[in-house]
Amino acid sequence: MEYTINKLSRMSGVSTRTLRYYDEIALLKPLRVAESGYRIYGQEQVDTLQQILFYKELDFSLEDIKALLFASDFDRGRAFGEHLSMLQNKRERLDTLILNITKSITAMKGEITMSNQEKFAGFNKPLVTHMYTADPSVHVFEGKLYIYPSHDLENEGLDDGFGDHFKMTDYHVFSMDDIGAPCVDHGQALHIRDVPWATERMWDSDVAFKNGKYYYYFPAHDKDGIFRFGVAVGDNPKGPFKPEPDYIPGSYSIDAAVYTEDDGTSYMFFGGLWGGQLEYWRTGEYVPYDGEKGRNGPQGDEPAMGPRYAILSDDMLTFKTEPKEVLILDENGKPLKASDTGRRFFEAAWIHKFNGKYYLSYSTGDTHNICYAESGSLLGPYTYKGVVLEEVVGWTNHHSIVEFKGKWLLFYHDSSMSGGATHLRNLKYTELEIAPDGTIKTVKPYED
Ligand code: FUB
Repeated sequence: MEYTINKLSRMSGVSTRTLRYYDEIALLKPLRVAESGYRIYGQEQVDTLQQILFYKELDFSLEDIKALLFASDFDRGRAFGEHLSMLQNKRERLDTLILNITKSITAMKGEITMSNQEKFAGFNKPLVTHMYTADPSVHVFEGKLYIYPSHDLENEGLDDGFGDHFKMTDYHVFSMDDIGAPCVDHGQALHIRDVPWATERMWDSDVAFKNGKYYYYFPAHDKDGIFRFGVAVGDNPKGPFKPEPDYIPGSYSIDAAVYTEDDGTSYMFFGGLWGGQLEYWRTGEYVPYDGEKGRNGPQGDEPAMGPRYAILSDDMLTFKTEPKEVLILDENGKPLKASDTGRRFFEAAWIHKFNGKYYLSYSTGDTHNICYAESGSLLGPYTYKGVVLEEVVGWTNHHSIVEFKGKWLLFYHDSSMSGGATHLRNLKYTELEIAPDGTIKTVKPYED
């Protein structure tokens, strides 16, 4: 079936002027141009136009649509799946806003009372809505906020506690010029096909700056299904990043967080239980385990496993030291126990410094909080202090804390956009209240 530009315009509701513009910017080229000079479109162009309209409906810019449609891994079926869940989410948000307005009108007439929380229902919008994003690592580079998240994808993997449903294959970089400014997608910065050693699961990454270069640290399964960290190098914070051919020797587990001291030394903190495989390295050697998740880790009164750290080499491409454990102590100076699942480390380590002290924050995984601990020394031991962020929609909780323009910000994710699917998450952020002594006011994500 072929259509002239006029016919396609009538069928799709897109003006001929717009179709000509799409041709000019090479977003939608016609199949051919007839002798009469009319543009003629075939089935492929019709299907592409439908995709363009879905993306436009979801507020994607033409530039972003073009980048997506022409990406070598573009998959029409997957794109339809993503459109569907994003549209369903949009509908749910509109329903919530309509309900909010209806209630506000009734409340204005004095017929009902409305709480302040209810007045904001539907406004707690994700930071990025055109794709699923999670595990934000955020830094201030070149005077802007740069966000390095995981890119969640629809897939058939099992939600089995081993992370088989987190089959991510690439990273996008985002930035915000200011608090409240739009979150700009700078496109794909790194793809797994360019990483010779990696096979799947590009999970939580982080980026560090040194000597004029940006270093992107990311975990992925190697060919034996073992989590390792790779590093990719870029000339600017947006990427693209060129991966090193092999993983960092001696690296293991997940969730990179790089902290650079005032003397220029960079430390990578990492580790995660269950699917993150940290228990497999309990002895210092890789000892895989087929049984129930977490069973080869410490149990009961045994000290819980802490995150690991390694000092990065001066060229930032390898570990200068072997990974060591960071201790987290309770209020009596005793290591947190494995059974203390409400407070012990699970994954998502992050470091920030406030008024001369260091703060290690992390997820408690199966009890779903982001907690924090304090120390006078970067490498610990840290003493448990409290909860930064309570449970969010979805199983995982993951965050970063950054100071920007005199404010402290908490970036995190939840699964609200996908209606609660653990592996389809979206970024959010909020201001963090920190008292002069470093105490963090707990964020209750769905309340005032
Ligand atoms: O994104 C995959 C995993 O989910 C991360 O590595 C964990 O921290 C959890 O957020």
